[in-house]
Amino acid sequence: MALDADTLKQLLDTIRRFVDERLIPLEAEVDRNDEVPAAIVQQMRELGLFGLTIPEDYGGLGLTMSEEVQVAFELGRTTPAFRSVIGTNVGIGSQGLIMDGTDGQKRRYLPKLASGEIIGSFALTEPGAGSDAASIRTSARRDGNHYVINGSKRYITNAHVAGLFTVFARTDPHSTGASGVSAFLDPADAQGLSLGIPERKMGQKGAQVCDVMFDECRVPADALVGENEGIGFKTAMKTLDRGRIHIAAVSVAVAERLIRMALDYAMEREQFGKPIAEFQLIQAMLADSKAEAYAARCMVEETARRRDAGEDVSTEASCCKYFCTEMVGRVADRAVQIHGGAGYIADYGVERFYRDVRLFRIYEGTSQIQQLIIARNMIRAARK
Ligand code: COS
Repeated sequence: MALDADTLKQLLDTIRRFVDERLIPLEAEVDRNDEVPAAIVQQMRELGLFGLTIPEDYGGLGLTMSEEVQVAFELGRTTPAFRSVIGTNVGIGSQGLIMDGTDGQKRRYLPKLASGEIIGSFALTEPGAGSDAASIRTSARRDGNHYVINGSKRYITNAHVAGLFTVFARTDPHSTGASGVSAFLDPADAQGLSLGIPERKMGQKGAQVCDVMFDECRVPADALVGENEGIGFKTAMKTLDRGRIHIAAVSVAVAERLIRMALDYAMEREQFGKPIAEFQLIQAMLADSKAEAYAARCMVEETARRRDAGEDVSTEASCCKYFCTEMVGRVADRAVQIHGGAGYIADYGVERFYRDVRLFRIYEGTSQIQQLIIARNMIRAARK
């Protein structure tokens, strides 16, 4: 259910202040220490940020997609690692359960995900299955009242702090594609579940990814999402559709921050006797960034509105993810260029964003996968 206008405004104002006063001043420290301070995580719990999209009946705020993107426009104005703290509970770590879980499963886990008492994590990708998600090899074998999971997952965001994994595994050993895949709710303390060491990454320091291994990991039969075998791949795809709109919104927010940084710098920095903002080649870069970020914001808002109206926006979600993440890459590149030598120096923060935004074009489906989804849907629609 949508929030009333006042409550939404209050929420957005609170997040804006939190970002400006608490998060932005910590950006360099988080990058240096590769860690978000525990006090910030606790404040995020107190602000209710972990439960933004979890239905009210289960303790969350139940934001619509349109409201969620407004929040992402605010929270995305700072280092993406901060958003990542709540990102999985708001998105891929809870949405499979919300969309396809039974009421019992929801009652068991959603209130804890909403409060931030536990972190949810989405375990789909494997060493041999990234873009080709339907080819996963992790297996789940039925054994009496249990399933026994074997396999390994790779680059799993927030795995090191997760209390609950949504794990995708093959329940039909004779299948090779999407139809044999099921989703499971696997608590982090389940026997046979272990973690790899956190990966060293190019950017988004403070957000951790690592491998998750399952060695004869036993979960009760009622851990099967929706208590229905074979629907797991669709659960993953629906989850990613929503997540892609969210990532697109975050990309818009980072782009707008970078444009502001580039503009401020260009107006202050003087060369050839005047601020570089007065040179047309600099103005062209600023204008291109502004126009692209504005187009991106509009498409995200429109797609969110249409999703809330009940339309199938799978194509549009991919358009948003594709355009907005590529856009922020170009904006970050221009921001570095406008800063000149300073753009390459850590103190100015622009190089950090340049590294951070590179991931947006890769995770939750690469740009090439978005192109493939868009074109395939176009062809399918034309054949109807
Ligand atoms: N919503 C609901 N159902 C969907 C769907 C969606 N968005 N997309 C696909 N499906 C369904 C299809 O309708 C099909 O069902 P039927 O067999 O009943 O017709 C089934 O799922 C299989 O779909 P499809 O045949 O399209 O699967 P493919 O293996 O050909 O490819 C892609 C699917 C490439 C789109 C998918 O593997 C993908 O998104 N890959 C990227 C994965 C990713 O984002 N990884 C990031 C890791 S998580 S951070």
